[in-house]
Amino acid sequence: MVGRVGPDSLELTEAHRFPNRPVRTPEGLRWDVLGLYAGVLDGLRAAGQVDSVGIDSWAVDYGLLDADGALLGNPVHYRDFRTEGVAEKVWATVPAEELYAATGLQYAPFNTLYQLTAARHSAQLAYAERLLLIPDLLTYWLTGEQGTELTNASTTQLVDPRTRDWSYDIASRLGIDLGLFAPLRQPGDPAGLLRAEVLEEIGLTGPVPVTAVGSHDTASAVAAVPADGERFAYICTGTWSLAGLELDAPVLTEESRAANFTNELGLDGTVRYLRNIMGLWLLQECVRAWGGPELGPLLLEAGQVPALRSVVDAGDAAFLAPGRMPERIAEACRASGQPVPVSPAEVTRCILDSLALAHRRAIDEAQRLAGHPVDVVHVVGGGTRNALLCQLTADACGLPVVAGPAEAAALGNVLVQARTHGLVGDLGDGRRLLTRTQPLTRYEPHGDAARWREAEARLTGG
Ligand code: LRH
Repeated sequence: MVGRVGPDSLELTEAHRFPNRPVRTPEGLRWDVLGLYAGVLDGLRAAGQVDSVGIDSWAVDYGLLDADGALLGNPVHYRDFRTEGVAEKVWATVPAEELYAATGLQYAPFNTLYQLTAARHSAQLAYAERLLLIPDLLTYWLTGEQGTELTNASTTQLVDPRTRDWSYDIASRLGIDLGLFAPLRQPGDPAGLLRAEVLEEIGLTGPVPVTAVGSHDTASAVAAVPADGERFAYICTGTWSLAGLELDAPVLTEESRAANFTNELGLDGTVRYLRNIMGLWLLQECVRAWGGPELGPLLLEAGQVPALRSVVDAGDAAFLAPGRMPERIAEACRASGQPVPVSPAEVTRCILDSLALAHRRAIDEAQRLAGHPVDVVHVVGGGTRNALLCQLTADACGLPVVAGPAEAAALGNVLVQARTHGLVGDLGDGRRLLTRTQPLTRYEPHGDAARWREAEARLTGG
């Protein structure tokens, strides 16, 4: 994505798009990270001469380098099964309560801490001298310089959200060598210059600086929420739905842990207090199982299916792994004594109702647990293109939804670079620029709140 930033303009254009296909090898699910790097180079070539580059990606995953700086194997996908049953082993050393009080991270089997514990006796880890999170790895290949960007580091579960530094005590008790990580970088810090070989390969003239942005895609997306003031909730919708609040301090209470809220680190001292919800992954996996029908007609049909007939818990990690998604959704409906959705339109409706319900639960509970009331829900990311999901979310939350921008992560990435280069001011200035320049759609809440309460009770037994 190429961003162009002026005093009163912010434009984004797509230079190149390439798929990110996980690969199933005999050892498990892996990322084709060299393919991704090749895609990045193609993208830079297509972008033409630029003044600055920044990289963000999904969180938690990493590549290991040996003493020569060479990549040791393909990075493991966070949906791989290797973390099954690992959490219990970790909690035997550091109880879950203590882990939450120290790191503020919600339990997710794929947090880097559990992945490293799962890999403890692997040959790769034994040979590893360096661990780079995915955006830091791509940045390293572009610049030759290593660092660990803070917003993404906070998803490892090895960072203390109060000090915004490593959690040395937790790492040492779990036998995790923090020396594997390169020094921390703040979003906005310089991350080197494109290497001469890279410039030659993509046909650009140097120097081209690379900036550490909020390299966790969700950090960048939240930076691009076009909010005014503090009384807003956000939902970053895409493969995941990340629903919650922006706070200036973490919430580390036992009640918050029990509700599975996370405290990830954002720009400028902010905390992303949110819950991971399975998101449109549920639908993407069904669409894959159905042989790739077109989304437009499917959503229109789903809009005609009676609302809230069956709902599943879209926060349930049982839906994490790929495969058999329509069957798994049907099984969850059957097990909770609800009508079983059969046609693709019925299953789609069940998914969208369930997502809206999960959005409602996350936003209600986040407000209560953080003591931070909101008046509006900002929906950003790919899901903003799904009008039915946006409307259902407004209805479920009983709050207006402002949808857009769809490419929030790319815009947040660009804004941090623009700030480093002196083109925009703080987070608030960036957000005002977004509000003035990006198309946004407003959805007012309709319908009967009691129906959502009843559907919620079906899941909570309340
Ligand atoms: C979204 C995301 C999310 C993480 C998950 C692994 O892309 O970064 O914030 O929890 O991927």
